[in-house]
Amino acid sequence: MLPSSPPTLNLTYFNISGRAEPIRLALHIANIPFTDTRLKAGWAETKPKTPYGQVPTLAITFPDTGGGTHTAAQADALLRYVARLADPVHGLYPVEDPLACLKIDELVRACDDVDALISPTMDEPDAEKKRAARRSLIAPDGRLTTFLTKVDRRLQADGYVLGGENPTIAELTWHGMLWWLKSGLLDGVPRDYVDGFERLAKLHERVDGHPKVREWKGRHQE
Ligand SMILES: N[C@@H](CCC(=O)N[C@@H](CS)C(=O)NCC(=O)O)C(=O)O
Repeated sequence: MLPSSPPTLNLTYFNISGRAEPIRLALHIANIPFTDTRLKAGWAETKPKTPYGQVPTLAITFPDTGGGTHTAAQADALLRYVARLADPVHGLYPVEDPLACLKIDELVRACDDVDALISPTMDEPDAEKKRAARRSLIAPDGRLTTFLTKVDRRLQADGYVLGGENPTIAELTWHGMLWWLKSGLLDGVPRDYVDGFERLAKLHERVDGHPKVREWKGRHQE
């Protein structure tokens, strides 16, 4: 039986945007109250208590069921869950339209592929090798450039960018990734790299200019 009262939510992540930011933004856009727990210390203690030794996690408590809490993980799954909790009027995820959801899910997964290209460079301890690996990714024929060119083309296809008043979860996910690529935090990736991808650059600009996103970012400068 489905619980009748909405669950209380506690999202835990580090005090950065990272994988939690699309989830935080989705909750904020949909006016869903949540506790935004940002770990500043004590990760070693918390890690073994999480399902995969990773964050983000979402602790979900249904008041109706006597206060039992389920802690879920995996950023994309959490994002989809909060989008399903949201009133459809917010346009985050068109649950009534399987094909529209498929297109959105496809784009979310494509963003994970970008993450998989960049992640190995995060683990490289040598600063010069790290920069060289990233320069190779972003070269005109580099794997990241090639992939982003395909994503940019895909955004032209019907239903991939809905262009509604609010961003979809795919647009929120890509906004997070593009923010990272543009941030200058990735040594070796120039801040203007994303400008070479017309539709992705527009997507970032559009989501970044959304009043609720601006409001949230104004409160949580990184
Ligand atoms: N597939 C997971 C990956 C989560 C992940 O890699 N989280 C990182 C932070 S972005 C983490 O918890 N790192 C700390 C650690 O592994 O000890 C997801 O999408 O949520």
